[in-house]
Amino acid sequence: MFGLCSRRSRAQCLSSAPPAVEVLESRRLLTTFNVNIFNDSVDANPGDGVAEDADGNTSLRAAIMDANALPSDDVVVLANGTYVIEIPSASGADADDDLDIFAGSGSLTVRGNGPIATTIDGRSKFNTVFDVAGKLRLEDISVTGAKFEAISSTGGELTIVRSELSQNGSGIDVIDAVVVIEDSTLNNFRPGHPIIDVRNTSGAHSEVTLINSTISGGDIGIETEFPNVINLYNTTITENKRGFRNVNPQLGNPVVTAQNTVISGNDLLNRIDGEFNDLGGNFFFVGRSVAGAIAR
Ligand SMILES: [Ca+2]
Ligand SMILES: [Ca+2]
Ligand SMILES: [Ca+2]
Repeated sequence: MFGLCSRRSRAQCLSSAPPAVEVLESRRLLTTFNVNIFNDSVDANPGDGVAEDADGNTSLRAAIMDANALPSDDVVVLANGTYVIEIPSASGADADDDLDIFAGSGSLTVRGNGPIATTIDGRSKFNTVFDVAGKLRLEDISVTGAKFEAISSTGGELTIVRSELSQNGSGIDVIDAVVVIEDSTLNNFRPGHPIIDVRNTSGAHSEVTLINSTISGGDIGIETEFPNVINLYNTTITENKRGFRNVNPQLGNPVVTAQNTVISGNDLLNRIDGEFNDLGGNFFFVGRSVAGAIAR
């Protein structure tokens, strides 16, 4: 309230300002957890605002567990090094296996020092590294070592900035979710899966936006099924078996918008059915085009 009062007369301030308790109730406090060990461990008391395991250390998982239990928007800060995920599956929740990001607990930002300096490694033990039902933002980080997709986002909001997904089974499963990938690289995947697999189950659509990013080294760069929204800006999809695939047109077609984007240098022709908004500067190599999509 000090800021409001400092810009008004004291009389105005006293008459117009809401009671302080209302402001405090509506404010989302931000909690920051600084991770100080590379090993995997569980939080001793989720929701107490202290992300410490039984030994008093703050692991990545302990920080996420406490963030999940707090309604606030939270930030987890990682240093240089490799943070491993290796507690075997038991309960299926955030205390073991992959790192679950719960819905309804505010947003979570996990921040490293760049994808070369900071890595989260699933060590090929689990299907995924992150399982996102809530809101997750990854910044300046590398995610590796998932048997299947590095990140599964079901009904969540996922943002990836200045980061890299590499050496996973695949990249991201998007189901009824909103995903934004900016200044990032997704590469080096195992055969058999799309790097970004966009679907929906409920009649709602998923939306995926890539900005200044690269997808390469996989079976399929982006595969979409049902009427999803795909936005591509200054993005390159290359050196995959297939760059873009609309897998099941009878179930609906996507709306694709692209600008300054290259889908080329993939082994097989790409398939872009449905509505295509060409904002210019694109180079696509497509096998079939409808509704104004270009074929070159
Ligand atoms: Ca705790
Ligand atoms: Ca939270
Ligand atoms: Ca888990």
